[in-house]
This record gives sequence, C-alpha cells and structure tokens, in this order.
Amino acid sequence: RLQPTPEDKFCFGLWTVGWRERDPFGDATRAPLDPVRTVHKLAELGAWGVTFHDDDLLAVESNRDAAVAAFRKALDETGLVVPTATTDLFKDPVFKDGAFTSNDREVRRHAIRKVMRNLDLAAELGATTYVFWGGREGAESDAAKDVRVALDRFREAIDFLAGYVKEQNYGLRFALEPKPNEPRGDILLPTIGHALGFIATLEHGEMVGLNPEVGHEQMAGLNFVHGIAQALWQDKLFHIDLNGQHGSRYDQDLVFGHGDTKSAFFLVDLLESSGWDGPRHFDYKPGRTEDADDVWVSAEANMRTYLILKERAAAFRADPEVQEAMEASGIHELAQPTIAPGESYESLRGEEADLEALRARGFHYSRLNQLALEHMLGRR
Ligand code: GLT
Ligand code: MN
Ligand code: MN
Ligand code: MN
Repeated sequence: RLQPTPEDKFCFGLWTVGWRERDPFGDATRAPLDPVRTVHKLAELGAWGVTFHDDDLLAVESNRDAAVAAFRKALDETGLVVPTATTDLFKDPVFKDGAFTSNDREVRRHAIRKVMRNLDLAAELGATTYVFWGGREGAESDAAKDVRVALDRFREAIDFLAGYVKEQNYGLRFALEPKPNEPRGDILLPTIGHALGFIATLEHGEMVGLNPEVGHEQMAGLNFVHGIAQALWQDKLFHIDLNGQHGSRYDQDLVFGHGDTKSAFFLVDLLESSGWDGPRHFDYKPGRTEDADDVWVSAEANMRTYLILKERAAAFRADPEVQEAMEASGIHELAQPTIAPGESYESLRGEEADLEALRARGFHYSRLNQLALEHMLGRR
C-alpha cells in the first residue's frame, strides 16, 4: 500500500513545498505558493496535516485576519489538521545576532512578543506542539558571545513562554530543534544531546522536549537513529523532522530517504516498533532544479519512502531467519539486567568469567546487517 492516508499522520510545513529555492548564489527559481492551494494539494495527496511559521501564513501583515480566515476555511474543507506551529525568528534582519540570545535586549523582548502572538494563533488552530528552531542563536566568533550568559537568556525565554502557555491553558508542548551550524557559524544547542542537557535545567522542563531533524544530526556526523533512541528513552521525543542528508556538509533538506537510505530504514523501524504515534513531519526542500509540478512529486516521494520502509522494516522483523540471527547475535540478551535483583557485591566478586570463551565469541552482526540490507532492497 503506497497510497498515504490520514492514519499515516504525514504532514508538511508550508515552508517546505512552498520553498522558492533561493540560495546564497542565486535568486528564487519558483513562484510563491498560496497556503490555501498547499492545503488542498496536500489533502489530495493523502497527507494528514500542515504546519506553519507565523510569517509563512501572514507574510502581509495588513492582511492577517483574511489570511488566517482563508487558511482555516481550507482546513475545514479538507479535514487537514495543524498539529504543530512555529515562529520565524531568523528571516528578519533584526535577528542577525539571534532572537532570544541577541546581545541587544530590545531584540530579545521583540522575539518573545513575536512568539507569544503566534502561540495564540497556534492554540486557536488546535496545534499541540510548538517548535523552537534557534537558527540565529549563535555566533561566528568565540569572542562574540558569552555562551554561558546566552544560555541563561535562552532558558529565560523558554521558561517565560512555557509559563505563558500554562497561564493561558493552551495545552501546547514545546519541542526544541537542534542544529550544529547554518545559518550561524555555530548554533547554540547544536545536537540532541546538548538540547537534552539544556532541558534538564528548565523550570518547566516537563513540557519541553525535542524536534530532531535527520539532516541536522547527520551534518554533525552523528547517528540519527541513536539520537532518536535516546530521546525516546528519555520520553523527550515530542516531534520529528524527516528528510535526507549526505553526511557532513551544508544542510541539504533532501526528500526523506534520498540521503542516507539505510539510516532511514532503521529510523522507520525504530519509530514503528517503538509505537511512536506522533506526526511524521517532513521538513525537506524541493530542489532548485524542480518546477511547480515536481514540487508535488517530491512531496509524494517523502510519503512513499516512509511507507515502503515501514513495510520493509515489518518484513525484516517478521522473517524467521532474522529472528534466528538476532538470537545468535544476543540481541535479546541485552535486556537482561547485568546484576540480579538483590544480588550482593560479594556474590558478583565471587564469580569468575571464562575469558577464553568470551574472547572467542562471535556476534555475527554481518549476517544480521546483510539480512536488513536485503529486506531493505526488496530482495527477500
Ligand atoms: C527552517 C529550518 C528548519 C526548521 C523550521 C522551523 S524553519 O526551514 O531549516 O529545520 O525546522 O523553524
Ligand atoms: Mn527542521
Ligand atoms: Mn535542515
Ligand atoms: Mn531546515
């Protein structure tokens, strides 16, 4: 089954399919896309939801009410939901030195006001997650920013806004999105691990989790599947940005699976086997070479990749040969606690391991890995 349905919970940001492909070397290659058309098109393709930045929707300030009304009408007509919203704290030149962590206090106060205003709209449209991508929070030189103080201001902003959401009873949770660099030379909270450490220091930390993006961890040379596993383990996976990336280089935002496909396979396997029931949110950008129709072909490609990998991962898990190989590799052995309940230090000390046998043990991972690859490639 490769036809997406709303049960698959696929969703896209307005800024993804609507990306006009400006880059540092060239002008836009595509015309602007009307959010209303995006909603209808996504619904046609079988998507479940749509997400937005304040400025994606309200580009023309004077037209705010009309823009929201038209968007809402399109949602009602199609049944598309808005699971998530976020704030543009990066495009306006006022944010050149950051939003919550700009050295200029007036900028920081403006940034918080801008978020409050869009939190109102997010709640009104029924969103349950609010994303914070701190793209401009950072520096190009270590002389430019006292990072310890910047983190104080970052924490102050998140806690203040969390307090606002509680006071208003909006029922929204916050999801911080790590990224190592681009557009800043170095961005604060660069990885999943940094962000988890930061959340642990918050006053309202229980309502703050993560929105990790495939490409952002891979830009830092990190294993995205491991990062997601730890976020799940700490109950901090609140949202996810799916896309593709080829290793450490500029942020590519490729179609999901069009970068490191094998990592995408194991990611879908992890999400599906862990019972993840949140949105499958695609944060990709149609390439510069793509025309107005290709945009929808690429949007569909994200969902097809996910559905194919989901089917392949299920077949991998169900294969008796895989189960036997997992057994031989000791995959289930790891679930047994190392120390028995109530076991004494003395009892552990009193035992001796057969080191010769342990040194000789093989874990047979190449067989298991090849089985995964063959399932992924559809050869089994
Ligand atoms: C921007 C960024 C993304 C974030 C979006 C949310 S905006 O496109 O590159 O990774 O998820 O602000
Ligand atoms: Mn993202
Ligand atoms: Mn990205
Ligand atoms: Mn991005």
